[in-house]
Amino acid sequence: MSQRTLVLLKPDAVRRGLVGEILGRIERKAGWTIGALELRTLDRGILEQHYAEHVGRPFYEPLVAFMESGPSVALVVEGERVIEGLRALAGPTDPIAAAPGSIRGDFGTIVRENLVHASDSEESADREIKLFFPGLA
Ligand code: IDP
Repeated sequence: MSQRTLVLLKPDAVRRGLVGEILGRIERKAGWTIGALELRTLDRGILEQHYAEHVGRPFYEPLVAFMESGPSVALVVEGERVIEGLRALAGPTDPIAAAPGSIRGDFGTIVRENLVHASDSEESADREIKLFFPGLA
């Protein structure tokens, strides 16, 4: 089942020089390909849409402030069961609980600054790809 998913390498990943490491892990998965990629500082407008489900939660404002604090890398990854696969590669939201071998487990300690975003369902992937790459067919 070939799918597409939206991945963000968050500002902490860019600041810490982990873009190559994380992209390398994605590229090395057999059959997955990068369909679009952009370095971009995300503004409040796009972040409010992206994180709409979290509006009003205590972590929402600090999350948006962190996400607009520097450039992120946005990319679309295509391939077999890539939505489930990218979530597994990333590890769970809390990096301390994430298993070694996952991106968050290997490089993160802070829940907010957990390095990557990956769409959690086909519906989210469709919505997020349209939001970040409106020109993509
Ligand atoms: P996910 O990114 O693993 O899908 P979500 O629950 O959708 O997790 O949360 C979105 C993002 O909000 C997380 O990746 C993380 O950066 C941040 N976040 C979630 N829960 C907390 C929290 O309890 N404290 C601080 N930041 C949080």
